[in-house]
Amino acid sequence: MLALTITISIIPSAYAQSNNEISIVSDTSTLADKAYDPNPLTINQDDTVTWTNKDFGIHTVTENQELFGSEDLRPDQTFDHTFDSSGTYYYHCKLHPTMTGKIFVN
Ligand SMILES: [Cu+2]
Repeated sequence: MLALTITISIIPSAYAQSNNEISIVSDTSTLADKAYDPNPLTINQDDTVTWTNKDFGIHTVTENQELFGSEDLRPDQTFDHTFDSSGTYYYHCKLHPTMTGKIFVN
């Protein structure tokens, strides 16, 4: 008998957690839907997103229904959120409401 062992290494993407980075870009308060980069961002359920304020001013990450949200983020400060439910999430900056972003969670 020939014993044949096949090892298949599959990491199902649905279960692979990854970290996702979004920057609040410089001069962002006039950039509307370009203020958060990348935007929109597509992630998987249970992924964590980290926002970093790379502007010179203070901004927030505030989900439109306040399901989650940051404190005021000073330059270089970060905010993390883990998305444990699928769906589409809309967020904005409390200080500059024209700054908007969108996350698709698969
Ligand atoms: Cu802002």
